[in-house]
Amino acid sequence: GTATSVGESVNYKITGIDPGAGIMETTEKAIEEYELTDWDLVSGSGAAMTAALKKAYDKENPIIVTGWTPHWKFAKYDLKYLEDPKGVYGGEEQIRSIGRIGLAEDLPEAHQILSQFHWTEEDMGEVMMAIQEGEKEEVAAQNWIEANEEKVAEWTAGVEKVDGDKIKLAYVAWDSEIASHNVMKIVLEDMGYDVTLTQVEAGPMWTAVADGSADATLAAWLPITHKTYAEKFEGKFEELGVNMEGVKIGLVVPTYMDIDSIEDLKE
Ligand code: PBE
Repeated sequence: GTATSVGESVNYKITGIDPGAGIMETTEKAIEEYELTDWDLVSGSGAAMTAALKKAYDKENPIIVTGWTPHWKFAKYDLKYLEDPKGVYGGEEQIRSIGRIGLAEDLPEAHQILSQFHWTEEDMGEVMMAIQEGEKEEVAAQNWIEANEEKVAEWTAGVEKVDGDKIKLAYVAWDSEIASHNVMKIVLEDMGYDVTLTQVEAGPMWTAVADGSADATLAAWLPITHKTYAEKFEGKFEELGVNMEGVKIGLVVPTYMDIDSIEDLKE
């Protein structure tokens, strides 16, 4: 190879996010399967990861991050996924909505709305970009809803308004989930609900739905990303359906880096 290996150029560091994220566990597995023995996955947060990416990108320095789509970083920077010939990160992932056991009986209208919720990467991207450009989360969500009344009407089709029933949604501070939960909060409020959004880590989010302390989350990434959580809590939650198709997780680098595959990290 070249004078400096990729590993040396980034101190054998992969810039990760919050420790409970599915992509962290998957990346530890990738490090094992690709035998990247000298490498470390450094944990942090979604915000710290994008800050590190920006800092490196502005100087054209090498960096390897745990990445996922949809995410505004792909609109803002020229990035690529590293090929994953061993398929550790799976193929096409889905974002699914899950609810606590008993939700259908206790909050049937919300159960129906959450089950009918489905949008696209572009839809979510509009909300994410607006927030990234400095718009308040709830304002970005409200603006998107006003511009997409027909879509929202599909989610609430056949549902009667309620009178101040309380509902609690749990989510993690990933940019994708900040967007979806802020949109759903307003949709449910417009249907008469008193909505609480609780921001937690991934483990507590799954636990909250499983033990009933949260009513639902829109943030179940499956079949791979949250596999361990879904297996751990099997039978203790209800799948409410896929809210987005064709999403993805993996290792992401700026396109100016001269590598294409996770295999290239071994050199
Ligand atoms: N993510 C975004 C999450 C799911 C949504 C890919 C960072 C995770 O890894 O658990």
